[in-house]
Amino acid sequence: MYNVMFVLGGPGAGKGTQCEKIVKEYGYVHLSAGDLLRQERNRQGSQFGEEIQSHIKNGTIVPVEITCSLLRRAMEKSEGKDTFLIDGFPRNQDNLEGWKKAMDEISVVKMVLFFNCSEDVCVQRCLSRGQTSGRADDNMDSLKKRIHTYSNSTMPIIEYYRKLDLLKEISGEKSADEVFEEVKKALSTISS
Ligand code: UP5
Ligand code: MG
Repeated sequence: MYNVMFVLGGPGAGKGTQCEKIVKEYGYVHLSAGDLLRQERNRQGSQFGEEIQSHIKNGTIVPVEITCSLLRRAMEKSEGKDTFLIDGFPRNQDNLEGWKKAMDEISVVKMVLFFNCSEDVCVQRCLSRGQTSGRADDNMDSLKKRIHTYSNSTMPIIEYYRKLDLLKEISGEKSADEVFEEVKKALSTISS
């Protein structure tokens, strides 16, 4: 069985930053769905490159068949590791249903970390990262769309996990180290 922790939050909420810290301290495997999609988009000969790029620029969500198979392949490649931080997924109902169909029998969702961060802070962080990130979506136009998708499609998934009592909500607005202190508290409650 794979142990899974989903990591959710708005664009720039600090998912990737906190996952890196968790990896250092706990040795879990970090899989960013966005990073896997960007890699697949850049792969020579990918049949999904254009489709992925168009979703990323428009802040819309790639069909789950693509994302879930990238995640699954990455998990299968991490032999000997059994705990995965899945960052930025599931983002909508399609993602959730596709994951359940493909992964429920071989994985268990232990916890969902939710970094709550105001829209203003998220936008500022992404815009300043955009000066050097080269990301196709760190611009005002894409950001508006990303935030719209987050509010309309991802928040209901977060609420779904809250009802299941799997959600750990953490404010993402303090310094990265202060946020990580809260992350450690949340992770200490995990059942083995
Ligand atoms: N920063 C981080 N924490 C900070 C703190 N506490 N204080 C001050 N600054 C802080 O951080 C963003 C920036 O803020 C960085 O410069 C960082 O130094 C600073 P980061 O940790 O990168 O935040 P993160 O939440 O990971 O932001 P990211 O931009 O990656 O979030 P998104 O959810 O928007 O991006 P993602 O890569 O997950 O997805 C991109 C697109 O891919 C989506 O819009 C979608 O089109 C597509 N996608 C799918 O279709 N399906 C998926 O399953 C996943 C993605
Ligand atoms: Mg990220």
